[in-house]
Amino acid sequence: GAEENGLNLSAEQLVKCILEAEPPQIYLREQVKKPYTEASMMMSLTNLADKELVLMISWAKKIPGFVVLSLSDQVHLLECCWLDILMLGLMWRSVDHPGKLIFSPDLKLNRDEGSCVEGIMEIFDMLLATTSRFRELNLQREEFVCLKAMILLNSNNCSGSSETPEDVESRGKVLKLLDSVTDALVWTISRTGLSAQQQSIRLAHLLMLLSHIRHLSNKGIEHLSSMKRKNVVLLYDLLLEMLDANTSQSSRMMAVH
Ligand code: AOE
Repeated sequence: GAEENGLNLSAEQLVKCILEAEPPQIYLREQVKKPYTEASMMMSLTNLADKELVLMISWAKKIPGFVVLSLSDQVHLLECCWLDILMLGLMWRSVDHPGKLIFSPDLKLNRDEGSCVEGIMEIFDMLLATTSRFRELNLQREEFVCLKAMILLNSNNCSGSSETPEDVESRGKVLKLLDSVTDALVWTISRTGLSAQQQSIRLAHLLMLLSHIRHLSNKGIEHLSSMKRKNVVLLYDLLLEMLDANTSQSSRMMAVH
């Protein structure tokens, strides 16, 4: 129910809020010359991600209840899932364009164009495969935005060793928020007119894709750090520092599991 999750919002109102939180479409605005080189493609992708991450922070703050969480939880949630969120957004933009990845309206790539960056074609293929699955499921906008909020709220699986009472309280809030977004997704699916059993199956299909996305984002992080070793994205000192923080965190996560 709406009261227990502390939001005082019905599922319908929550879906509306999450829809309104959607960030605007981003343009790269600097035409990348074809043929792409490893450096030019990585630079374009990094530039795009840079702009998207800024908008992602404002998006997260608009998810009802997010700003009420402890600051450390807010930071931690975003640190854990930024690539999952970018990837789900990419899949949504690409869902009606079989065989293409619509990074932005001015950066549309097919798998073969990935051949100039070592190791990227494998990632492209996995991104295209999961996008096809969403196409088969005829993913709806309301479902997409609920899934994206669920990725954010479900990403905090690596709890630190030093837990203050505030952290514990905040973690409880995250779980309640996650329940209310789950309720919003269930409500959205219930409007499709499917039988109760088909609704449950659709929910399961959608949620199982989140584990594919997590797998993909781990592959993406691995790929990005291999690029970093080759110094392809040398220009982006600040971003590299941030990526480093994320990578050491990923390895911490791996050490835990
Ligand atoms: C996916 C979706 C999208 O919209 C853009 C991009 C661009 C790059 C793509 C990636 C993607 C898909 C996977 C690819 C990757 C390039 C290589 C990889 C194809 O195989 C991602 C470019 C990422 C640039 C690095 C940015 C570093 C950000 C660090 C974030 C961080 O640690 N923090 C703390 C910030 C969190 C703020 C929200």
